Amino acid sequence: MKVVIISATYNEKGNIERLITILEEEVFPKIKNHEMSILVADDNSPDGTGEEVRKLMKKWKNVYISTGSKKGLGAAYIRGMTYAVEKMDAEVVFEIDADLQHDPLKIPEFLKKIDEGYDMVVGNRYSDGGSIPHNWPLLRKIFSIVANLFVKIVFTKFSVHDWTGGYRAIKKEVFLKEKDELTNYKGYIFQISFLHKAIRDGFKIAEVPFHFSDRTLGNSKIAPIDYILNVVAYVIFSRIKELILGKFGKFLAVGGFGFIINAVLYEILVRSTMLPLALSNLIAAQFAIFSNFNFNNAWTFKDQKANNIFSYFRKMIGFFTTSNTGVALIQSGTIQLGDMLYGEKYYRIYFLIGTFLLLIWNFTMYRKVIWRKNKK
Ligand SMILES: Nc1nc2c(ncn2[C@@H]2O[C@H](COP(=O)(O)OP(=O)(O)OP(=O)(O)O)[C@@H](O)[C@H]2O)c(=O)[nH]1
Ligand SMILES: [Mg+2]
Repeated sequence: MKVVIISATYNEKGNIERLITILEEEVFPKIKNHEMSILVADDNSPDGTGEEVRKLMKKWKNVYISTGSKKGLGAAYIRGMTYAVEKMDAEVVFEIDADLQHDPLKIPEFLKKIDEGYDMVVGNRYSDGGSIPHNWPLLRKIFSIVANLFVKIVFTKFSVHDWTGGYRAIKKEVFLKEKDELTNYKGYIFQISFLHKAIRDGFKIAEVPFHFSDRTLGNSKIAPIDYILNVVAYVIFSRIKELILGKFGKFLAVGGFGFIINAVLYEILVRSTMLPLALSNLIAAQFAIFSNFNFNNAWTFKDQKANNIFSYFRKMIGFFTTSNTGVALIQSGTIQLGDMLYGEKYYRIYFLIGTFLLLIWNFTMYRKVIWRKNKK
């Protein structure tokens, strides 16, 4: 395959020379089954990185440069990847930092994963032998680990360990699919958003553990406060969007409709029969549960919906059981607990808290039990 190793650079004159030399002399000779080239995506660095690359292009014919104005790391990579795919016929592109924090000798391991059929391979500093610099100040270590953990928790995606790193191999198809959406993420947030969208679209991701060494030459380009704000905003915003547009949003819409059925029937039963209040609500709730089941089955969880009469009834019985368990134990339980602790006065607050907990219970049960995905 045609593989292009792309390094985005801004003022990396000394580093880029070292990186290109290692790639040409130590890494590429070991790779027999791929055609290797280098592309430097430089943003007209004032220190003369571009001129340095042009000098090296005379020595090695597989070295290229793409220059542009400085719009951030992500913008430079998008420009570079576009160039690699359109002008160099790249089938696989790499991202690698110019400052040698990403050990270039690991490239064959990334390629092995690509050969095994993975679409995107990410360098992993956080598990399976990967590591961050031992000499980093404690605060920087904590920041690095916490930032990653934060992303994993909010996205509830624990299978990928390193979300923020920039040592990756990416198949052309992944880049072309995500390119248009990625243009909104020009800075370092590019790394998280790229991986996030690739996972969302079902691309196969592999990891290669590596030791992230400390920068020895030149200056860091990352602005930590800016970066933290971008990460928090991106991760939280896109997660909320995902939930609202995804299953959780549908689940809420279905539940909202069920709530109306419940409330209206409750009102009718209370006004027109002599039944006790609790029993009226219990009866009304069964109709709501029936509606919820059918809409969730046909819409929210349609990928896992019941496909024959037996599984329909089995799922419905499960649904009624978990829904009524939730109503009886969690929702009513919260109300009961509140009543015992703080008295009847705040009965609406207990109801709201109980209902909120019930929502989480129901959604989790529906997703993990009733309409759980069958493991392939
Ligand atoms: N073209 C381009 N490259 C950039 C830009 N910002 C950062 N880079 C490059 O992206 C790579 C990673 O940047 P670094 O400053 O090393 O970020 P870091 O590794 O998180 O920080 P350190 O550990 O301090 O090195 C380097 O090769 C930089 O030159 C940019 O705006 N444009
Ligand atoms: Mg660096």
